Amino acid sequence: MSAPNKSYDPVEVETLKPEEIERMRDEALAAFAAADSLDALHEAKVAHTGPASPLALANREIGALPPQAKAEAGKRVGQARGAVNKALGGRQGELEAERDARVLVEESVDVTLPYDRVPAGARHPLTTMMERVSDVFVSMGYEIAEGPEAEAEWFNFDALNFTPDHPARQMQDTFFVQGPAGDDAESGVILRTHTSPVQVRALLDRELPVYIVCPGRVYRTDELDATHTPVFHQIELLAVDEGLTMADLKGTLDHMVRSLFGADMKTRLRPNYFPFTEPSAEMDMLCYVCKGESVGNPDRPCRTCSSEGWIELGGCGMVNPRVLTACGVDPEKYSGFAFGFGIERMLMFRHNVEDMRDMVEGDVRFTRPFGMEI
Ligand code: FA5
Repeated sequence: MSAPNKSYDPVEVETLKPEEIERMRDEALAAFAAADSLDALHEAKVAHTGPASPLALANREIGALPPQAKAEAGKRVGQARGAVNKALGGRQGELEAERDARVLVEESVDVTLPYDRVPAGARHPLTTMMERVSDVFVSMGYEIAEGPEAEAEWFNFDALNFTPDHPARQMQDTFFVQGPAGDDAESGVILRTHTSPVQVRALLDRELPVYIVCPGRVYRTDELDATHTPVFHQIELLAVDEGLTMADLKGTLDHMVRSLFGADMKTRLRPNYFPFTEPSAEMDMLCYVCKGESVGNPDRPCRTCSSEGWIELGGCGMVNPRVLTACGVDPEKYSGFAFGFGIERMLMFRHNVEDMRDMVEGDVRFTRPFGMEI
């Protein structure tokens, strides 16, 4: 600001000349009119009404005028600033109204649109099948037991009476994960080839008597084809108590197939061999479609059991006393039975699935007909 000066002539002060003030006002009005957004308007506001704007600087010059000139210059500058502020307010209002109208369109929500177009996911039929079977045993008082899928060879083979050179060890083609670590270590790590190692874990971990059911994923180096997959599911059952006999095993199997397939179902046992059960058996259930009536009856062929009348379910037997001993259980006092079967095969014959590959491909056209159990 210039110093007060008695001989000061406002007409000679460049910034206070009327045409200068008009030019400053018109420039501000033009800048506001040209601002096409609130941000641009804010910049124009700072430039034309802020403390460093031409009109603000001109206003400061008024203080340097002699008193008789102050009123006239003050009026001129004041009117210009008034017009600028009015134009600014008007343009601000216009741009805010435009923004509000745009937001209302861009952010509108159509509450009449259908809300459920994305189909809800559902559990896989294998999972529901596994839970359905497990529930049969849970309702009989069995507990669900689990074990690791990457399992110590000792649990999968040795403790189950598969000796190192036992042919059965090769029978189950195995994915080896890690060899025995160090010279002292007895056990490498494999992907479990069956759910039977959970029998050993349960006997080592739990108080007797033991009644467990173990659903789970298992692995074998089988090729994926219509009846095999390298990753499949089994359900294992183990009961160890005083006085259990083969009759308890048979009664339990019959109860399971009656619960799952109907009151007139039954099972039969055929001699077989597993290192961890003695005696061992293959378990079959009556064909739930033809109930055995297709056998020797060419007029009534059955695709489900190939007219054999029976469907193979899995393996079973009385727990081998050697397994009980390996788990610290006295075989003189306790006995037990066990069985295990494949869930994929059960799903195949229960629902007439012809190709196991359909179960692993994740195509909803396969899973949808099973319903949407969540
Ligand atoms: C066993 O795995 C024994 N642990 C079963 C057992 C348990 C016997 C307790 C005695 C006492 P096995 O190798 O037979 O047995 O397999 C059982 C079932 O797994 C078969 O009946 C079949 O349904 C299923 N299975 C075997 N390999 C495959 C495969 N590659 N794909 C799909 N299912 C399979």
